Amino acid sequence: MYVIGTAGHVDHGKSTLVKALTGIDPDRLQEEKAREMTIELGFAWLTLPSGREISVVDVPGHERFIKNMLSGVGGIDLAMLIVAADESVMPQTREHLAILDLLQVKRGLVVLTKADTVDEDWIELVKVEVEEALRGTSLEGATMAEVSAITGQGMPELLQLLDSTLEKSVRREDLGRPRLSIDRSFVMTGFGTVVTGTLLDGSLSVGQEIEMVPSGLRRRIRGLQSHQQKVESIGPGNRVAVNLASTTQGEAERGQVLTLPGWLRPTRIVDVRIRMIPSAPHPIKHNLGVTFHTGTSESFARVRLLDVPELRPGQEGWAQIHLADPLAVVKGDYFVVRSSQSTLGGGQVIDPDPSRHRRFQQGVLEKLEVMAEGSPEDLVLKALETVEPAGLTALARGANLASDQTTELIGALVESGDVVALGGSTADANAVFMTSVGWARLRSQGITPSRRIT
Ligand SMILES: Nc1nc2c(ncn2[C@@H]2O[C@H](COP(=O)(O)OP(=O)(O)OP(=O)(O)O)[C@@H](O)[C@H]2O)c(=O)[nH]1
Ligand SMILES: [Mg+2]
Repeated sequence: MYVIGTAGHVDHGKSTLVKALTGIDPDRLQEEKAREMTIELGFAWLTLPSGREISVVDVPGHERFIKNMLSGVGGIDLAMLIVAADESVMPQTREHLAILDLLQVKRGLVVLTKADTVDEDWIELVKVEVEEALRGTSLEGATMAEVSAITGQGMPELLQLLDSTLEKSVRREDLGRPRLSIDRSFVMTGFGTVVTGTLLDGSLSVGQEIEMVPSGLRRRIRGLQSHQQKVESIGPGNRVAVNLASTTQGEAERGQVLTLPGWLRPTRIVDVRIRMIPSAPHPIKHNLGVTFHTGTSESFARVRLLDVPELRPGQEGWAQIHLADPLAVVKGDYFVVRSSQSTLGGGQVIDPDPSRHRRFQQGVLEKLEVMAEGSPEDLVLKALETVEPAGLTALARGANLASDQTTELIGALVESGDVVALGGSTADANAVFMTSVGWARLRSQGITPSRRIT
């Protein structure tokens, strides 16, 4: 299954297109129907001509609901940037495009809707304008389709295009530790609380115990569904509805991440690389208050700039983000920062569990570079330096690697002499590791472990 997300300015025909494609009206709320405007995320699905199954996440275009849009685009494989042919590129076309770029959504199509309302010459002009807007973003050069959801013009071609674009998509990886960022929770009479989201990094099964992070509540999975079909288990890259046993709706709200118990610790500080969008209305000054959005969660935050006095539009830099609310993030997660109703920038989490850094420290910046660019061995070594002595679970979390891969890498590092294993072989679940440098430092201080460290 693949997940497709819509994006684009208010009233440009996103929901109408989703309904025309799938037969499902993504606007479920009374208020949405009354105001003819999407407010919350909408969900639909269809089978493409090839037999490929896709889920569609429909987002609101109105600037007041950008935070809902942000919680919808987290796990998508492909974006459909929707531009109404009569209005062409508008402010939220650009803002949604900037967000897709910050979240590094690389696969995308542009769909020019309302083609029935304009002539061919006009469409050619719109295409030039869209092409310019895409330049320099992750969607540069994306194919454009022209459709009318009213007359059906261009719809079969769009279905074919979705198929051929998804053919080049890579399957979502299974890292052995599922994460489902809750985007919706509701109560179903006779079943109790159901949460939905896009499942990443692992599988879920009926009967399994899960933990919600940051709340820490542990619950059992009573039932699973995908596209309203019951399933016993389900893998990464799918839209999933999870029925949780003995859970109130308030306990399972949007922003909580459902995962395996015991490994994902909520964090209040993250080290990040921030890229400012070129059209940001103002710079990020040191200690600026922003909203930090990742997955389906958000928190107020302060940005501590580590290598520059201020980040101007178009610039990049290292920062330590201090979050008001604890969030469940791992290394590599994408985020967006906004302030005063504008998107400023975003990037990737480089260290989800750092110590507090002083500004302009060469050593800190070098370590961040390695964590951002390094090989998997470098990552394990850097993670170990931060948390040593440490066991495999803490290391896998610190380096954001699957536990099998971490075991393999630590084995190679022990063999090459960069790491020492204390109290057991590499494969021993209780083994504790230190970098050779850290170990030598301990010994020089006259400390030798008289007993097995656990
Ligand atoms: N003529 C014509 N009208 C269309 C077409 N697609 C959508 N519309 C009309 O455009 C209006 C807005 O459509 P929506 O699908 O609600 O737009 P949206 O992008 O989902 O809007 P938000 O979710 O609020 O951002 C509606 O009145 C639709 O009937 C089309 O292809 N041709
Ligand atoms: Mg809509």
